[in-house]
Amino acid sequence: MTEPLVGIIMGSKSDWETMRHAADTLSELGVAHETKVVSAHRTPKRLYDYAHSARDRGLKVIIAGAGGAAHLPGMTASMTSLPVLGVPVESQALKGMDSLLSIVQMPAGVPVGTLAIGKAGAVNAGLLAAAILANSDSQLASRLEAWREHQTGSVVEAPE
Ligand code: RP5
Repeated sequence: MTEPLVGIIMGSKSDWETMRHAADTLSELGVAHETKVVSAHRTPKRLYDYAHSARDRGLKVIIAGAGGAAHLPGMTASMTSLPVLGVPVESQALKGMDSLLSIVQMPAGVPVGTLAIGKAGAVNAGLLAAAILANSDSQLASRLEAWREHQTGSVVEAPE
């Protein structure tokens, strides 16, 4: 069994509809990953243990998705020096603007690479995690190039 290189965490099971797109993208690219529900507010000890053990367990990148008062990516980044990519999940009340601003406005010194709200952000988090790993994995770099070429080839010339 291949050990996961990317950890996908989310604040609630309800975030899975969004975060599954990060997992699907990594699967398409053949990147081993794991998925877990880790809430900054409801399961702080789980978050502490996850972030502190991540590097030793062999993870190279963490993708963290959360909505509303979305502290998960920032708190994760505070406890590990692994690259943390944040995905703002679209909230009902504020359509994800709350999630976006909570994740993107990190103080200097604790970076979170923040993606777009919702599905686009989750897909791009998967692609960005793969691109980071591809710097030291030429086979993955080729698969990523092929993925991009396939995308380019699938764009129609005219709308109808
Ligand atoms: C956040 O609260 C989660 O990331 C989720 O986006 C939001 C709502 O969670 P649930 O009430 O659906 O569990 O912590």
